[in-house]
Amino acid sequence: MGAVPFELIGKRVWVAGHRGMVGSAIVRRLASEACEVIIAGRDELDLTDQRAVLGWMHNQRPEVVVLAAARVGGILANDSMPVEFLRDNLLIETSVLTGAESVGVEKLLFLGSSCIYPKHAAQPIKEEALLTGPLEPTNEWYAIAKIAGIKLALAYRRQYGCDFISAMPTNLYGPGDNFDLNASHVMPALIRKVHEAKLSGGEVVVWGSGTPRREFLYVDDCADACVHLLRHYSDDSHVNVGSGSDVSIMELTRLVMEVVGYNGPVVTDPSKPDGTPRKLMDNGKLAGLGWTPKTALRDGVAKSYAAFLNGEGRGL
Ligand code: GFB
Repeated sequence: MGAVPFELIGKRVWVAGHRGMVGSAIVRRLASEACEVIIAGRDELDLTDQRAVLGWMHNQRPEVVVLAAARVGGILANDSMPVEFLRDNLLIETSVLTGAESVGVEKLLFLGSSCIYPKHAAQPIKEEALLTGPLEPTNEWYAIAKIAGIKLALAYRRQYGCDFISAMPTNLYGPGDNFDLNASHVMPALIRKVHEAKLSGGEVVVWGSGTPRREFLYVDDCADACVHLLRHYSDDSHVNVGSGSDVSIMELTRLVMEVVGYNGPVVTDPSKPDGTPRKLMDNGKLAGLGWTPKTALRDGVAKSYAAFLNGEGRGL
């Protein structure tokens, strides 16, 4: 274990991926930490370009790094763009972690995803379930890249003594989400679909069977957990970041319909994949570190719908 709590006051903190839903929430959260947040625009720095990342980091000299940049997407995007999801994420991780070691970053937080766990992992999923069984095929490209990222962070810890830690958030949602139906996750997709069905009086189409269960965490809660981990955690194991409960996709659909105020017909589209049947994480490790989520699912959906109506988000 390194020195805890780690002090963020006065530190130069690079949030890589600051324009994404998670990165922007982390920037919002860091505003109350008296640190100096540094960012790099996409036109300024290509994170898949290792030389460019090294050069930029040597100039900027971040002391803390949060790696929230990744090629992300929902079940369909994952399944149809395996090269981007595997290659780009491997390149980003390699560039940023290598650069962080090279410039002597004091602390780095790597963000993964709950899809790193085996498809049929025992529920709720503990951190130790990693690499104990086959992955869900619809997201194995992304999962393998994220598992490699966890291992690279751990390798830097072991071999060079770097204080690199990893967090595995569950399915996240909130302001700034991607509403492009071909690339989005289920929450923004349902918000958009239910809203549009309300306007047209049409039916709401739910992909797959509606029976898979998912755990959802509001993105500002995730950002708060990330800051908590930066300050209070320094150890080998990655840490699950979840809400502690899950719902079926059909239950989620009904909840979104209540929030949006639409009670029309709902149909399923069995031609679309279900993915993992269930992925509820065990959050005991994070709770033991003194952090618990604050936003109830209904409140988070209401805030996300308000942000959607306000035009916040991509793919609109
Ligand atoms: O959120 P989602 O795309 O990703 O889908 P995963 C979750 C569930 O919602 C699946 C169903 O069972 C989908 O079939 N679903 C129903 C929908 N309607 C829709 C819809 O309109 N759009 C979408 N997208 N889904 C992702 C991984 O898996 O989880 C990523 O692909 C990442 O790698 C992310 O890890 C957290 O939860 O199945």
